Amino acid sequence: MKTACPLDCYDACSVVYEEGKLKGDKNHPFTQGHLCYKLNHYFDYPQLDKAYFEGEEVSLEKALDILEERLKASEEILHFRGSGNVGKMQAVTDLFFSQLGATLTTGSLCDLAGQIGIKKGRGKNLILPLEEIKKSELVIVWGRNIGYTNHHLLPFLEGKILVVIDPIKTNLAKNASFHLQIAPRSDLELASMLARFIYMQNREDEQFIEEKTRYFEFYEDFIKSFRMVPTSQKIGVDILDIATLAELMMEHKTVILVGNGVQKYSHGAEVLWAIDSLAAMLGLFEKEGCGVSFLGDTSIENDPFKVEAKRVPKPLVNFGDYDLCFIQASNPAITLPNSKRVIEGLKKSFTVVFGLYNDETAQLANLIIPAKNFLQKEDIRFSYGHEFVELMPKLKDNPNALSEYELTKELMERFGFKGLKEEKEYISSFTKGLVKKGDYYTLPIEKYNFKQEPFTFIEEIEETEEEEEKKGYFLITPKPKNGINSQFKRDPFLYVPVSSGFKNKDKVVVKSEWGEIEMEVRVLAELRDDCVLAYSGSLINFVTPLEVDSFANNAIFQEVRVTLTKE
Ligand SMILES: Nc1nc2c(c(=O)[nH]1)N[C@H]1C(S)=C(S)[C@@H](COP(=O)(O)OP(=O)(O)OC[C@H]3O[C@@H](n4cnc5c(=O)[nH]c(N)nc54)[C@H](O)[C@@H]3O)O[C@H]1N2
Ligand SMILES: Nc1nc2c(c(=O)[nH]1)N[C@H]1C(S)=C(S)[C@@H](COP(=O)(O)OP(=O)(O)OC[C@H]3O[C@@H](n4cnc5c(=O)[nH]c(N)nc54)[C@H](O)[C@@H]3O)O[C@H]1N2
Ligand code: SF4
Ligand SMILES: [Mo]
Repeated sequence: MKTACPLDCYDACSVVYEEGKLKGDKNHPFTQGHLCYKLNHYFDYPQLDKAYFEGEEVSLEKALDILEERLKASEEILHFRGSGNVGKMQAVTDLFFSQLGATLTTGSLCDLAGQIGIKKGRGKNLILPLEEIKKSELVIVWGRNIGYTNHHLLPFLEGKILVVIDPIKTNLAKNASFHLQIAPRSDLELASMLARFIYMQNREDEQFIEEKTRYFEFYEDFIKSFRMVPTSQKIGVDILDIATLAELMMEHKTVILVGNGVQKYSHGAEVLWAIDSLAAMLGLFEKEGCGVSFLGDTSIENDPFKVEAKRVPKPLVNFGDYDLCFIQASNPAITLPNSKRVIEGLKKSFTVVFGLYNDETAQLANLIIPAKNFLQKEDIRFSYGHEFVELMPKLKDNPNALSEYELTKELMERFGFKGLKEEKEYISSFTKGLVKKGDYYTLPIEKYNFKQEPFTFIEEIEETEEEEEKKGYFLITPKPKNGINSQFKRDPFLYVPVSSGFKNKDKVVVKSEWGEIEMEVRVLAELRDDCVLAYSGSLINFVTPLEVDSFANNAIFQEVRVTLTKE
């Protein structure tokens, strides 16, 4: 029986469920028969099988009675939905909460800054089809840790010239032809310097620029405004290395795989816009075996769960402002910035957690409602890394938990709300317009071509504070290998460079202007001297900023410097 992995991951693996075991689908063009630690160990992390009220076990029916009563007694209600499961049916609960007049969220903890930057240039953040990656000669992996977060793509990179742009010497970087170990937060400058080298040699794609773009004349001024020597000093790599990469790009069919790492900053949108502008200058959006891939937009037109509602920027939510917080598929006590404030807020409000695990947020909840896992409900998922779409049929029952659809149906009935359709109807609204390719669905061809006219070049950026004046280490906070944000295996350590003088197992207080937290040290030779690293899912969000980027209400986890003191 086939289904798909529900986790928030580029790979969106096709899964075979047989005799109680999860296996990778051998026939799927991308999954190619294997899964990862997370799904291979899925059942080692048992799901909640009871509801709890104030720490005491209660029946599901009783939990729903309490929820109904508390919702009716509350004035300010927050519906906070995360990405613990990225199946499309997750959003069905928005139908109930919007009718109830609850506050929903806007913005994201994830990739919206980059998405908006891409929209400014290309109009739409399209998925780059696997075929183009296969046909490329040069692959530039830019702030994406493919070995950890997207490893089913590795076979597609074999035989290519591989360039990695990352402040960390990742395993991928070690195996690459060329690694630019740049300073964090210098990607916009790097993209613009690369463009400048290409421009100096008159190697821009004049025809594409003439016919398919606008504002190139302003872009010329923009890239000229980056002075060579100080800019390469800021980027922190040799100017000749930048020239070498520009040379490679001029000579080869180039695909750029951009990840989340480049845009966890206040100017995250502009970083993606600058990378796209570099690509547009070379005409990469129209050439075979070329293009830029970011976390692609998986939204559909006519989304049945699109609702009007009051909304609050997700990274800035103050849980304490609400009488009742309904938290679904998220663990904000760990994954939201500024943990101290999150935890205080959760303690203050009546918190309901609708999830799979007894995680940190559930431990602060007044009411816990167990959710069905992906094998126990109907769903469908899209990928932000490739064009395949997978159906997720219900393969098992579980009387101890609820699906998102079941919870919505129950609540809508209790409140006398109208308008909920049959579950199957929703699933089919997501398959509408897809193409059947053998046993699998894919996005239609016109949905993933790159022509969006005219491409608009970046021409100016909002002023940001002078970085050099800031003191302390850059904080890198990427994704863990065997966990997915706060789910599955955690990596709790603070990784520091050898030059920091700290030793393994030292306990240090990590401090920023936003907060502090004690962490245990691991020394990592792969770090630049100006960086420390802590994975998503650790306690690092005690020090991350309660701020959003300039365009998208996106979290900016890395817009911060930290200092370390030994306990
Ligand atoms: N410092 C730092 N913080 C980060 C990041 C970072 O890079 N650095 N990354 C950010 C990013 S990109 C993201 S996407 C967020 C993710 O952060 P969250 O949205 O909080 O996601 P998770 O930690 O994966 O999931 C949390 C919970 O989802 C629940 N869950 C799983 N499956 C289901 C289901 O089917 N139904 C229901 N109802 N619940 C389910 C589980 O109980 C689980 O505990 O974290 C962000 N936080
Ligand atoms: N195993 C695993 N897979 C996952 C997840 C997980 O938690 N674990 N999470 C999923 C989710 S929610 C998402 S959003 C994706 C994201 O996955 P990725 O796109 O891979 O993003 P990150 O892991 O956050 O960061 C990627 C790389 O960016 C680098 N980086 C940090 N700062 C900078 C910078 O300023 N410039 C440059 N050039 N590079 C920088 C980091 O060192 C890191 O190697 O992964 C998904 N897949
Ligand atoms: S987490 Fe990613 S790599 Fe692992 S099984 Fe799911 S989709 Fe595949
Ligand atoms: Mo994410």
